[in-house]
Amino acid sequence: MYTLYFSPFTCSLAVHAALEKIAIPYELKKIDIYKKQHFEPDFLALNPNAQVPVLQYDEGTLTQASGILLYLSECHPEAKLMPPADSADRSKALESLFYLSNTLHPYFLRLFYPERISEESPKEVKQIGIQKIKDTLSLFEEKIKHQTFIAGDTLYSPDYYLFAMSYWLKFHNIDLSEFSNLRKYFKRVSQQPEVASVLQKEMTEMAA
Ligand SMILES: N[C@@H](CCC(=O)N[C@@H](CS)C(=O)NCC(=O)O)C(=O)O
Repeated sequence: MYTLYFSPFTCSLAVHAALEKIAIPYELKKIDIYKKQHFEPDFLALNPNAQVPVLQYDEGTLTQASGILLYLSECHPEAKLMPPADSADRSKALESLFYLSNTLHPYFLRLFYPERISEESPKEVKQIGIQKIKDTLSLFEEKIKHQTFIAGDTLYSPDYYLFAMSYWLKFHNIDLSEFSNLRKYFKRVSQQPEVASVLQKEMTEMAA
């Protein structure tokens, strides 16, 4: 049995969508990062980095969104969370997954926590972050012009990850009007049954 420690509409949404796609029972434990619950001792014992997502499984505990997504794809090949190892799309999906986790996600962390980069000039840190995010979105805008999803014409885990981050754009008033392909793409992802179901659950959890 999996237990996902999540905070609504954060990067844990990507793992939540993957669990929903696997379609086996799982438990959700809400850690509200806006209420600083990720700094409480019980959660720190699970993840000393004080961040969601955390996945608990029979043999242990796993952190890092991209690592969890890969782990789940290996344990549940039937869910097709990643392209098969011998396919051309596999390398593209891996490239995107790592790019999202080591490049785009940290740009967003500049917007949420600029003081972690510089206590003296948080405004400048945010401004640079916004520009970097726009530059990165331009790359995805171009990529998605010729294909339905990030790694080709099938949806895989990196799509869940990029989709989760799309919610943060509104939060920081980053306008998608110049990215028409991405707008359509985010709509497409939101309409996948597992994503629609997770959005509903996270909305309910957020209001609780
Ligand atoms: N490297 C981690 C980053 C996780 C992360 O940044 N989680 C955010 C939510 S999207 C969080 O828990 N933020 C609270 C904080 O950093 O204080 C991963 O890839 O899972």
